[in-house]
Amino acid sequence: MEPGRPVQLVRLDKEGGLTLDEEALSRCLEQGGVGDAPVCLVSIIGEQRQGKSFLLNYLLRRLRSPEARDGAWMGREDEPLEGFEWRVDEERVTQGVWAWSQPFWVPTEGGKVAVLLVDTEGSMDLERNKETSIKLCAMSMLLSSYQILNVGCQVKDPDLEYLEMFLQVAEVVGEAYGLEPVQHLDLLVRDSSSSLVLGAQGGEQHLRHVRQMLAAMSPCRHPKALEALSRSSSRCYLMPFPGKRISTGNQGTLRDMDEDFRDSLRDYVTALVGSAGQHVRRDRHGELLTGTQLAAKIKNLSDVMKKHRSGFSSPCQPVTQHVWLPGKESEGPGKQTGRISSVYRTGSVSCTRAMSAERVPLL
Ligand SMILES: Nc1nc2c(ncn2[C@@H]2O[C@H](COP(=O)(O)OP(=O)(O)OP(=O)(O)O)[C@@H](O)[C@H]2O)c(=O)[nH]1
Ligand SMILES: [Mg+2]
Repeated sequence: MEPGRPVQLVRLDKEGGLTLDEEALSRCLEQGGVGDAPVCLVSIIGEQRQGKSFLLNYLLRRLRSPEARDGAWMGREDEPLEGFEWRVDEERVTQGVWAWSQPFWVPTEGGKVAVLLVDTEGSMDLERNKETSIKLCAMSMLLSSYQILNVGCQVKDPDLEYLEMFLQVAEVVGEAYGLEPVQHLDLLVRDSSSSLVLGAQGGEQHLRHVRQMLAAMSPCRHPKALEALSRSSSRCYLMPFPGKRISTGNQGTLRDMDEDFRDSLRDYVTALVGSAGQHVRRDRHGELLTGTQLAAKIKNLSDVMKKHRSGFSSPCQPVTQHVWLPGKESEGPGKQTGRISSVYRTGSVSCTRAMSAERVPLL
């Protein structure tokens, strides 16, 4: 079997416009039996330079060694980490949205599920227009059935502010095509500093704390984030600092990891891959989607995403959303029955009041 490689699904032009590579999407989602099969797409989003691609490469190792027991799948002590592009650098490494070209098949009671990995450009890069970053993450979300939101140290207000914006855009764009923005959400905290108890247990406490803080705000600043984090399908996992040799080195080997990081990486990745078969992509009515069906939806909605104007340029910016809504789910943009809808929203509720005098009328 071909070992696979990263392929770029979404690239950006000089103006920050998104272009979906339909051929690449078809290769990943419609070939080699994936087209007729249920699919699980594990996607990672979050701030740049926080070990997202690094983590996906360990997921790759696990998926390649499904039979390996305990931590044997992690590889040799000195095996350099390969797969999605990653490295020590100040500048962003991943650009646009990428997927691993080869599916990994996992058995379930209902038959085999094709698991695919999706990597995404970091979302808080100063050099990138905010609207572009948000659209990329919203695209990645709409593709995925298992969403990881990668954050540094602890869950902070900007992480939630961004989550709120991703959810807003993914919800508006996904709605017309019957796609929920999030099916399963993992908050993955790297270099966790907020708790003595790490892992899933520490994560549960941290998530409870985050929910309480959000719920205590009046009005809630990030209502969609609170709603998403309150679902039973949302979890949090705290990872320790990996050690200086990982954070400054370019090998990513087991040998370079602090032992507690290695344990937690093994624990998190093993549990995620073990549950992947239960996280197949569904539409908003709960109907299972095959690779071909998902690819068709993504192709149609990428046009909507391209034209979408969220208006997010700063976290506290009012938002006018111009959305192309097809007349029927089966119809794509450009058909006669389509209409443009413009919805007034804000990045945060606190700004709604400030901007209430400036309501933008529906077109
Ligand atoms: N501090 C810290 N560094 C990590 C962790 N995991 C990986 N790294 C290091 O972080 C650096 C960046 O890793 P990448 O995987 O390229 O990060 P990324 O989030 O994909 O970065 P962009 O693609 O630029 O957004 C590398 O030097 C990794 O070794 C972690 O848990 N904590
Ligand atoms: Mg990356």
